[in-house]
Amino acid sequence: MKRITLTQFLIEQQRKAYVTADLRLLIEVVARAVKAISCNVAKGALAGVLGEAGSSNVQGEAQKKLDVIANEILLQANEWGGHLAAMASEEEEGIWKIPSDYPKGGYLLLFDPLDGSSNIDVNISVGTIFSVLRCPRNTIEPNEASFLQPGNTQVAAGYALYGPSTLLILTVGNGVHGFTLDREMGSFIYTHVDIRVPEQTNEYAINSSNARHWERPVRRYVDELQRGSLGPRAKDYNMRWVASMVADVHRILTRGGVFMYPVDERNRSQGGKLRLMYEANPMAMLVEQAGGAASTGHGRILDLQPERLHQRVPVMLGSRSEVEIIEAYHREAAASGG
Ligand code: P6P
Repeated sequence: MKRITLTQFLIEQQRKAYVTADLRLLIEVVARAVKAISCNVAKGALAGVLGEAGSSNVQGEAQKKLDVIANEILLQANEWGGHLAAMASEEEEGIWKIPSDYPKGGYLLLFDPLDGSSNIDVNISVGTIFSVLRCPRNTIEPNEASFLQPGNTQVAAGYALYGPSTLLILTVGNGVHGFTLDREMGSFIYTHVDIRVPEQTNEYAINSSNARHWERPVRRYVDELQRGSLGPRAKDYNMRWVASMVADVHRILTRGGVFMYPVDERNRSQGGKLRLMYEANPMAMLVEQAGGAASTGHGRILDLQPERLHQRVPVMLGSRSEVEIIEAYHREAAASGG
C-alpha cells in the first residue's frame, strides 16, 4: 500500500476544500508538537520527566512534570505561526494570548495537553486531545467568551494516543482518519482509513468503583450489562477502564462499545468530571463523525452552549444504539420523577 503522509492527506483535504491553508498549517503544527510530546513520554524515567511537578493546575489537580512539559510544547509550537487568534489549555486558568510580536490568525485552539497523566508513572497509555474553533468574525482581542461556542461549531478535532505506537486520530468534518508515527522518518503515516464505530459491542467502560454514587438510569443500564446472558440483554459483556479517556475512546472507535463518565452525587455541583471544551466536545465530534453518538444522558454534547471555559459535563459516548438506550433510561427516570 502506498504510504501517504499526514501532509499529503491534508493537502488532498485542502484540494477538496475541507480545510483551509491555515487550518492545514495548524494541524501540521499540532502534529509536530505531538511528536515532541511522544519523545518526552517515551523517555520516561531516563529523562527525569516522571513524577509530580510540585504545582497544581486550575482544576486543583497536582500537575505531573509531563503535564507541564506537554503544555509548554503545545503553547510554544503554536504561538508564532500566525494561524491562531488565541489558545486555551486545561493547564491554564485563562486563555493564552498570542504574543504581540507575532501575527494572529482566524482559529482558536483548545487542548488537554496530557490526558490521563495519573497513568504516566505506571507506564500506561496517555494522550493529547485538541479542538479547533473559528475565532468569531471582527474579533480584535479574543477573550474567554470568544471560545464559548457549541461543539457543533468545531472545524477540527483529534487526539494523540501515546501507546505501543503513537497515533494521531483526526477529523476535519469529513470522517475520522488515523495516522501512525514512523519514528525513523519522523512522519505520521495514514494507517486508519475512515474509522467507523462498530454498531454491535460487548464492551463498556466506566469506573465501577463509583457505582454507589451513580444516578438511577446509569445504575439500571450497567446492572443490565452485568447480568449478561442471564439478564435482559441476553449476552455477556466485558468491562474495560484504562482511566485515560484517549485510550478508552480509541478502543471504542476501534472495537465499539460505550464510554461513560456520568454525573454522580460527588461531582454533581461541578456538572460532572470531564471537561466540555477540550475533552467532551472533541471526542464527541470524532465519535459522531465515525457514526457513533455522544450524549450527556439528556442530549447531544455537541449542542451544549458552553458557559465557562473549564466547565465539566457528563459523558456517555460510543455505539449509537447503546447511547440511545442510556438516553431512553434517563428520559424514563425523569418522567417518573427520579
Ligand atoms: P477516574 C483522566 O484524569 C481523566 O480526565 C480521563 O482521561 C479519564 O477517563 C478519567 O479522568 C478517569 O477518572 O475517576 O477513573 O480516575
